Amino acid sequence: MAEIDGNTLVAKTLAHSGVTHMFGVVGIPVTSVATRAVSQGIRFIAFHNEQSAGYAASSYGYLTGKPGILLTVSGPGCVHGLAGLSNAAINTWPMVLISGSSDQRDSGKGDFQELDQISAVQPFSKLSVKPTSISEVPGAVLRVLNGAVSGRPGGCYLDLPTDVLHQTVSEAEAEDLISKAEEQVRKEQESSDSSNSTPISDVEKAVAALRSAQRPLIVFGKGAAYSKAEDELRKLVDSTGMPFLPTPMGKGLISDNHELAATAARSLAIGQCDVALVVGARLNWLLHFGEPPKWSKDVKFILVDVCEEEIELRKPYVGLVGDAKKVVGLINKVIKDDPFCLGRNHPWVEAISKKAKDNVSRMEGQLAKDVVPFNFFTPLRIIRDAIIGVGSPAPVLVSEGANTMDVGRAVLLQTEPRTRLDAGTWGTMGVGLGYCIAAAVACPDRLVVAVEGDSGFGFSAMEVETVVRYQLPVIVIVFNNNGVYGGDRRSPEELTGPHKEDPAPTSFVPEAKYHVLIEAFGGKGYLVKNPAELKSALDESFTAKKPAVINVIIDPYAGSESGRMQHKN
Ligand SMILES: Cc1ncc(C[n+]2csc(CCOP(=O)(O)OP(=O)(O)O)c2C)c(N)n1
Ligand SMILES: *[C@@H]1O[C@H](CO)[C@@H](O)[C@H](O)[C@H]1NC(C)=O
Ligand SMILES: [Mg+2]
Repeated sequence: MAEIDGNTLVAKTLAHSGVTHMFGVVGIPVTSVATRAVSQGIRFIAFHNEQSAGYAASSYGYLTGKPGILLTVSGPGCVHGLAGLSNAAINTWPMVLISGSSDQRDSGKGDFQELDQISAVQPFSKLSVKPTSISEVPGAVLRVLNGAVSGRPGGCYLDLPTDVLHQTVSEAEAEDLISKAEEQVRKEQESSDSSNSTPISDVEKAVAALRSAQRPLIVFGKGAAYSKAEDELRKLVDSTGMPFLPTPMGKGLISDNHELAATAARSLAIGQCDVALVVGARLNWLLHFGEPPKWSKDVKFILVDVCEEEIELRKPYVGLVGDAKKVVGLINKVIKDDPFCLGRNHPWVEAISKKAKDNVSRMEGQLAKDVVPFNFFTPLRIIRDAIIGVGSPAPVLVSEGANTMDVGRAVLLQTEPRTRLDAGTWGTMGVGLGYCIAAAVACPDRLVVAVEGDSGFGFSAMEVETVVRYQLPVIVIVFNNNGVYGGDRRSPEELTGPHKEDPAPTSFVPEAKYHVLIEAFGGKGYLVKNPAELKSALDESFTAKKPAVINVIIDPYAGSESGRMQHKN
């Protein structure tokens, strides 16, 4: 009877559980885990750096609803992987970090790349499992895959000691181990699933509050996007006429073009609403903690969140624990028994729509001008129009940077769900290329367009080689303003001391040839400095759907330091 080793058993269990993609960097002791995974039918996307691969895995989890898998070596590989695992934790996206680890017999002796990885991942891992022998491998794999998607999604960790990867079992035993583990994990899940479903009386209380509100608002975020609540949310908005405000990654669940979108009247909507239904979005810094002065002090929050602790933390007027899609479905059902609708002439709807129109027409005035050397508005308008020109399925937009991302968020439109990936809850730079690669493999029918600051891009720029190697339809547009936030903005008082001739901490080499970087690997590079050149580069690359970098030279003194976050700097 043929024997298989731990590497193959890991790969078999992953494939058996429906894993179709893995991201990572190979080396001792996990190279064979990757090659066996490929032979089991899993697509392995090999990166240059685990950090980018981890960002890819976490966003793959968000886009597909299945845990994204990151494979790393022990020690430093695992440490680099913490970037991805923390990103999964903070954005509440499902992923599994799988790291090889040193031989259990040599533990504590200073083995090659030895690290207590279970402790290292602890702050970012929902569940960490280390099989101590090959017989525990299938159960360990199934538990972490399950753990990542159960309750509030997040990251889990699987530790694979070298000796376990080298142990063997017969193929028959392997099959037996997998099916027994499946049975066991199913039982564990059933007993923990004794689900505390939302009491209908709470849903009724929420609906009563919305019904009697003078100035209701629906806010939704990437939790709602993850649960695919778009149909229910659109029905709620259309049937009640309540204005809505998406968080940055909630954009597109209902089209930004919808007449009840309050995005361009954000300050008014947040500042004056009296009842806010918040779906799959946390009242963290991005939503000003739900506190005055940004929100009115009497606002009643109705929070829909999959995580009970989140609701306990915020102490809303009503908390509805559960999956966003299900809970909004229940809200719609209760409303249907006694429908209400604000109507276009409702003073609140009119106020929001007037404010939004004013803000939009002010912005359109800025956008209409062709400013050269480029500010942020002119190229963003051209990019917006090119993206809209693609139609449906809409491209996935990836965005990072300070000014580039902040101005881009206002200018670029999302018309379809889950088509925006950005720096997220932590405002993390370096996510861009990993997100591009994940989006390209998770959404093969969509073009991927990244709009990135030059600093944001540089964190993971080497992964353009990965994009070229797998020939992914990824167009990376770099807003090149010579650095972090752009030019040297130091005051005369700051320009002293023996190192004052050094480049500023915010400065990079001026007009760096980022477009040449991708050409080193056989991709297509464009250098553009004016509207005609940008239009032509977009036209050509969107049609080709092949790896490209468009290096857009921006006036280094356009925009501001820290983008929209100046108050925190
Ligand atoms: C991991 C990480 N490191 C550092 C930062 C601090 N930071 C915020 S924005 C930014 C880059 C902004 O420059 P760029 O991407 O070029 O955007 P621009 O404002 O120039 O358009 C940096 C380094 C961060 N947010 N995340
Ligand atoms: C104007 O609109 C943009 C987005 O379109 C938004 O970010 C900004 O907050 C709006 N301004 C106000 C005052 O609401
Ligand atoms: Mg920059």
